[in-house]
Amino acid sequence: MPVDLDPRRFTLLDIEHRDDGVSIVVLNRPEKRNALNVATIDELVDFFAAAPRAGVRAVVLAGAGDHFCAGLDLIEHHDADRSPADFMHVCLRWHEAFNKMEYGGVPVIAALSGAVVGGGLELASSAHIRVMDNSTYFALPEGQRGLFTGGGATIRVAQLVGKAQMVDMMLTGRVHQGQAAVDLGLAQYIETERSSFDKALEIAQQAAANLPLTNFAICSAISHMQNMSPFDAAYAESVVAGVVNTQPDARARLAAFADKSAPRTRPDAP
Ligand code: 1HE
Repeated sequence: MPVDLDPRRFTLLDIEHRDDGVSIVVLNRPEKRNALNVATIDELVDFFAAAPRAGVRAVVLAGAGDHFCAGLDLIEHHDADRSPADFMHVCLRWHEAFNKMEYGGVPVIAALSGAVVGGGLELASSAHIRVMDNSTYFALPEGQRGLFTGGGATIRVAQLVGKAQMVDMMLTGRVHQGQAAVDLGLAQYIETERSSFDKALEIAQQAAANLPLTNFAICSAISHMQNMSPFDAAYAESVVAGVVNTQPDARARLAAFADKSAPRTRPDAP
């Protein structure tokens, strides 16, 4: 692993690079319910800026302790007594971190437990796949705290649940959990027998087995294309497919399909 992702460089993120190419990234301030202070956002920017160039094949993002993330560090924010410009720059840094996650091309699987609230939900919604378990709950308590979202919820949470549901979450502080949260679009998987971490790791390992260039397209191009007109997205899709679908590394997989040694795409396939 290149030196710039040496886990020892990080103090607020606990990082493990596994031999299978999956990196485990854990928000490591459980005593503060993993609230996002400026220094943690800096480390997220550092990690996700370097990950695509460092050979990381997939990431599991989790929180230490009982809660994934309690959102903005409200104590730091209170003590800093920021100006509007100061806080705008805080938010721009959050966007830098979260955009690097969403558009970086490396699959990020969020293992969600306990509170996924406020900025914690903004962080989770920047991942490509969200896995919850029986402990997980989602909320946007900014409305009750006299605040507003600043880390991309108006874009990503609204895309996941729709505008009306997001407005409801913010006006009323409504909490979503269980299967209803999956049905709403907040998570793609719910684990009832084991932890969200176990399932997230399994998904990350599956994703890591794909070709990196293919994953790059899945975890970057799809997001970019949502920002384009359908006309331009179709053009961009053709260009991306031109590059990805002719990559030399794909030839062995195509040959395996042709000689019938590759698994078929069926509901009962392993
Ligand atoms: C914190 C934070 C935080 C906990 N900032 N320090 N987010 C919120 O409104 C969620 C605020 N947090 C909570 O509602 C609760 O802490 C939890 C439900 C997440 C967990 O409850 P609990 O009973 O396990 O813990 P606790 O006793 O409330 O907190 C334990 C410690 O964590 C305590 O610190 P201590 O030094 O007194 O022990 C808390 O102060 C600390 N802590 N949450 C700072 N958020 C870019 S804009 C984004 C807008 C937002 O994200 S608004 C934030 C929404």
